Amino acid sequence: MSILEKITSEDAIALEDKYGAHNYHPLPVVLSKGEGVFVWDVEGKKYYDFLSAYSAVNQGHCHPKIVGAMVHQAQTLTLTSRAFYNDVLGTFEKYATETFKFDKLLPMNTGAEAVETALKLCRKWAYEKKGLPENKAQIIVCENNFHGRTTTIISFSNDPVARKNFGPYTEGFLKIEYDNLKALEEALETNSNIAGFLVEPIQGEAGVYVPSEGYLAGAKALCEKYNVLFIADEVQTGIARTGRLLATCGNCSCTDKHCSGTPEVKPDILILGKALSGGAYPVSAVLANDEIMGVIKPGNHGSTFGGNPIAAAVGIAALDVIKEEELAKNAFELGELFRTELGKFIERCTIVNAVRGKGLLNAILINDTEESSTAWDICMALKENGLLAKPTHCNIIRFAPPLVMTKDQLLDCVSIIIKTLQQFEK
Ligand code: IF1
Repeated sequence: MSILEKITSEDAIALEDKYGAHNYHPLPVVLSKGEGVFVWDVEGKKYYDFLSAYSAVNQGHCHPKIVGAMVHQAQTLTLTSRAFYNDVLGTFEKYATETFKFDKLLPMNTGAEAVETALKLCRKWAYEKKGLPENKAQIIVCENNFHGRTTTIISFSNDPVARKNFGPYTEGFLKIEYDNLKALEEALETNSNIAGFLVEPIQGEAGVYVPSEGYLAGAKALCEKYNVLFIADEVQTGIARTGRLLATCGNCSCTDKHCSGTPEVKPDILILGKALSGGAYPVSAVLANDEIMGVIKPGNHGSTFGGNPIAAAVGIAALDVIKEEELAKNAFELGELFRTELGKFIERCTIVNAVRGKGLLNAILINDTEESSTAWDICMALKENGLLAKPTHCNIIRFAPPLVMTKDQLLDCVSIIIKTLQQFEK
């Protein structure tokens, strides 16, 4: 039998259980095909995808333009390393820096690599431009953050499951409460060696926690006041997911009426990943202006695959799709509709306490204890009803479909979600 001959869900799960590390606890569904907002399991059952690979598939599964760019480049030149130039990277860098309004881009592959890159860039800037004493730089981070899984990044996590028994931990981080400008100002006032402030514009893994209006602008202003770099981790919130090109807004060139015109919150360092490739290939990047990125010299940083021709070609196509199909505007409008429709149900139900989010990054808070399995059970029932979603923390279910969804599809999904939740009404 060919190793890739069609197998049943049961066999696929058994193979992963026997031969794969158990570093995830997936929903028991084995996917074999994706197209737009839909995925199919090996038995041929069709589902709405309401996770989008944690907001990597914003442009929809297997978008023809992105796949076409990947296939063409893969048949031409896949990898050169950065020991030589290639004919695609510069064009991608120009396109992305013009799109997000920064002077320079440093290409990497995963989100965590881009976060690590941003931390190194911030520290180097602090020593060489701000004049902090060597090895004394501190970077402020927020409680309940999620920035990836490397040893340094989990060193400043407060999730015991992500952190325990991975020590010794990297030093140089101060944790403060999220969405608390007073806590940020206090940390800046009482510590003289602060280099930067790393923040998610919306805390995704913490349960799609949307900060108060004005928090990001206030944090940026405090960073300017204390000459500290404002570092926005938009790996999950970026690339149109929250109804704008970036959740920090301000940077995009969109003039659509859907933007509420919140004041510019331009990060000093912007971190992108996930949907920068539309989920077709690992592509991430760090963007900054010359006075910051200029501290990076040959040999300071890099990676074998960072900026490879396929990544660059896919990145160009992925950004094209976001613009050509006006996915920020669609996410904004469908997100409003989603929260409005679910809100009407929540007013008369007992099983859900609230719905929250921006654009098509949303979550519902299940009315049960954090230890209960209700959120998981609801996701299992959603699966039976043809929609895939997964709990974030305990009793919170994240809903993040591809941004190419139509209004009719969204309303169909809302009715599936409500019908399923009604099965759990007390
Ligand atoms: C897992 C969470 C989401 C991210 C932000 C950096 C990264 C991520 C804001 C790192 C990655 C992924 C990682 C994946 C599950 C998923 C996740 F549940 F872990 F927290 F989306 F919320 N910054 N998030 O969200 O990017 O290295 O993964 O490319 O590790 O289980 P990456």
